[in-house]
Amino acid sequence: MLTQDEIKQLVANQAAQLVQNNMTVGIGSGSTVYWLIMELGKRVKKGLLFQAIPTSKKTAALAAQQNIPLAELNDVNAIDLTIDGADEIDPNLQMIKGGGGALLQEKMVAAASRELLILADHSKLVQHLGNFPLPLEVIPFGWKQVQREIRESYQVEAVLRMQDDQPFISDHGHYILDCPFQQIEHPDILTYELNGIPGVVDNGLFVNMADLALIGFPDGRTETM
Ligand code: ABF
Repeated sequence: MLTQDEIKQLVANQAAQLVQNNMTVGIGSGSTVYWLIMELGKRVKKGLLFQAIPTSKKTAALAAQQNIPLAELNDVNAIDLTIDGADEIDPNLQMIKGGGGALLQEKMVAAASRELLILADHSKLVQHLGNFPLPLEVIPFGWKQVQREIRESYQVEAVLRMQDDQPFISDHGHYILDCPFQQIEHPDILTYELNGIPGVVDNGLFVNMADLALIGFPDGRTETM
């Protein structure tokens, strides 16, 4: 049986083979994408020529270490393919992302992509989104007003994400509120409502964005959905 990390490596290696010469590829963030970057690094060494649009500073640094040529989102008109991870995936390919705090840039890169491929091990599959606390990226100014609004509208206690006893700061200088909704019935409505709260920059619901998910299992099988 494969470990969770070995499953991540398995799907990442498969996905890396989809990258071809001259493509512009969005590169997600997280521990599955780590393996993708490693495999793409090996392919670059063997002559693969493509440019990557990173979704976080961490991904940019890792890709640079692997000599993967990087470009900014502003430098390109469109992205051929983006490959990213997820925190939860439902049967309709709706997702919660942002456990790593890079949801804003991940969503912008995904939105600019012709195709979004999600990589995950089987533990990310759920019937209903919401068990994983939904990350909300908020402006630090007045963040408690957003917390209050979430409490009053949804009876959900949003928790300010911390790191080393300080508020976690996203790559774009924002705070993250983790919102334990438990069960999200209508992700399409919720994403619209949440982004309408003043102070919310974006939320971790990725609705109707993924084209394909490549899921790995402990017995070494992979399935697309
Ligand atoms: C990323 O992948 C983030 O949105 C998410 O938090 C993360 C989780 O996946 P992994 O298990 O690969 O670290 O895209």
